[in-house]
Amino acid sequence: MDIQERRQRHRGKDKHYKRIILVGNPNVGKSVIFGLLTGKYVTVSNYPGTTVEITHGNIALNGKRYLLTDTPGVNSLIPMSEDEKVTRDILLKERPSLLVQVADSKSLKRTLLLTLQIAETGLPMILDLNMEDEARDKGMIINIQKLREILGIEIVTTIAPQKKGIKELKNSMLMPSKPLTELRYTPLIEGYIEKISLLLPEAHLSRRSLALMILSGDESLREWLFGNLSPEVIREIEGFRDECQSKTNEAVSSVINRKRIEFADEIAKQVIQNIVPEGGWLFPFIGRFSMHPVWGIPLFLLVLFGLYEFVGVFGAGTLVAFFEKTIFGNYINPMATKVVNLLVPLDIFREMLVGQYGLITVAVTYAIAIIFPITVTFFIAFAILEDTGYLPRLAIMSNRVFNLMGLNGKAVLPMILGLGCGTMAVMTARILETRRDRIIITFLLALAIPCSAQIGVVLGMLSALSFKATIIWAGTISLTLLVSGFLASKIVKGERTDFFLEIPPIRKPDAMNIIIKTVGRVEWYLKEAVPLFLLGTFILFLLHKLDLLVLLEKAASPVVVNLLGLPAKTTESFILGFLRRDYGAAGLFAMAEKGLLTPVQSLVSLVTITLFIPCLANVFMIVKERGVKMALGMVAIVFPLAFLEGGALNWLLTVFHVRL
Ligand SMILES: Nc1nc2c(ncn2[C@@H]2O[C@H](COP(=O)(O)OP(=O)(O)OP(=O)(O)O)[C@@H](O)[C@H]2O)c(=O)[nH]1
Ligand SMILES: [Mg+2]
Repeated sequence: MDIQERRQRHRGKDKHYKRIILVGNPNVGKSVIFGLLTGKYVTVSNYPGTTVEITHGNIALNGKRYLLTDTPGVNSLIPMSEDEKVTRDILLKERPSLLVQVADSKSLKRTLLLTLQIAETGLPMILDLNMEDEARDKGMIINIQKLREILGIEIVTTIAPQKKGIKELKNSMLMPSKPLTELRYTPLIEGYIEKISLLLPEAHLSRRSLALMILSGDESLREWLFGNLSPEVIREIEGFRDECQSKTNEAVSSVINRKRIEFADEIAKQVIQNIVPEGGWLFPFIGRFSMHPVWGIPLFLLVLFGLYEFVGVFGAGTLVAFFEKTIFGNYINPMATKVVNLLVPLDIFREMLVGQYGLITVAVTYAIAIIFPITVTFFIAFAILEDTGYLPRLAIMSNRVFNLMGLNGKAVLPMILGLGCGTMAVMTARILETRRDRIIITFLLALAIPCSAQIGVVLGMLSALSFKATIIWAGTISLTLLVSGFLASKIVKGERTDFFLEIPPIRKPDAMNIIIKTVGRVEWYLKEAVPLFLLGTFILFLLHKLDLLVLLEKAASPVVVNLLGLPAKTTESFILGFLRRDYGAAGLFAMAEKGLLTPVQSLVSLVTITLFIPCLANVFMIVKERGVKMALGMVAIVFPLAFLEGGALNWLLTVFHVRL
């Protein structure tokens, strides 16, 4: 069965079941609830924008099977970014039998703002007020009975990580109803809602809600309109929209929003009861402390120091030494060599497996002994940071720096995530609101944000050099990031956007989530990276056997030897770097360990490989998200820039006789 056919069958199967869709504001616990209801794990983290794509899973209610969908968080049904559009479009294109709005009990107003919009669509819904524990900690409880009466829908409360209320949630999913409340806008707007509604086609969403989206100036709806209406009718509709706008001084979208906010405020006032806060002071204190313009900095340095100690010293130092020298050096490689020599007949095959460029002695050793311990430690540290809620605070802290570059702090989030995995981060750029921001961030990710495996290897090499070398490396990379970000923001056209990022509270990370995430990521990493490691080593082996490696090293020597001042053999690491930057870095690591690189050479090669084009998977992701032209353009800039900067650094270090 080919993929197409399988997809069709799968789709056919999906159609069979009624659909239930989880929607809600970002970072309210949708993915945790999805996991509890379907038994299928999707990534859960404590920052808005974790989910950028939809995931489906099966759920049984009263013996009947349904298809449950987890969606990216939205603040409104009018999408501001690509991930929000995914959610709105699924409501537009699918006919769900039920919408479950998952909400953060602490921010009832924000919740109701979305509830009102969902209510307008006329789809059957229920409301799940999640995070009840945190609302109590803050000193608030919600009068559910009263809220139920006002909205006319089933409402449940849950505390997802403790599995509290999940059974009730499942029960209430059998009782979907259409909300009672219908918010009336100004007579002018109501008049145009009516006029536009008459022209709209039959859809899953009510005409009223679609008319409101159009009046609010929702451009993302055009594609759908063009699929369903003739251009003349669309022109007529847009004519009404512009006419409505011309009759009022204020933006129509603001008038609509204000009405909704007032209404949500009024409901919230009626149902929120204040109690004595039950929460402690420690987490809120750390939360504020970590964003303080002055005190936030020592905390940030402390976090970096922790990362350096855990990943650089413990992971790349202690663990790598143990794996590489003891396990592989003393046992696996000698044993593999013996077995291969005994069993494999031809010399060339023996060399291919356990020789100088052997698949076992080089590829597997690099992957398992050097990169594996480093990625495991980094992924653990990163998952902890993700789940505490520190990352969005870092975004706030660095907002000022990024403003200098013409970017807003929201853009920091994909960049920080890029420290985990650049490929995933390119996808997270979807949370950014403009094409301009997405292009700039994708470029900066490709150029100056090293990913986890690479940082680990780099930290390992730097910790063997000196603190001064670490500072020079970090300084060069940060300067490159700043200058290229500044230039890119001048060159790439488009509007600047305002900074708006919902800050979650500091939470205690859940050990199980950290383990599941780390195992998942390491597994994914090994699956993706090891075949490329094998391929890269095999290419080197072939080049070596065909005597082409020496030729290549000669051809590259004006750059590698003259410009960068490195031994010709370093070319091999750069060849590996084409497949994966981290593998290239691992090659350098091995060379440095053998004493083949002086401190200056180590530093120059590290800066070059850090700025080097990202791994193959990342380039493919850039092609997928931004298109071939943009990807090629980025590679064409990044590649020479990496070598030029490496060359400049080599020159400076040599001319000024810098001792490392
Ligand atoms: N204290 C508390 N934390 C919760 C609760 N529900 C979820 N969380 C935490 O909230 C964070 C966000 O959870 P997710 O499931 O990733 O949220 P989401 O709505 O899928 O977020 P996006 O995909 O970014 O829109 C995680 O750190 C969860 O552990 C709850 O009821 N109480
Ligand atoms: Mg999610």
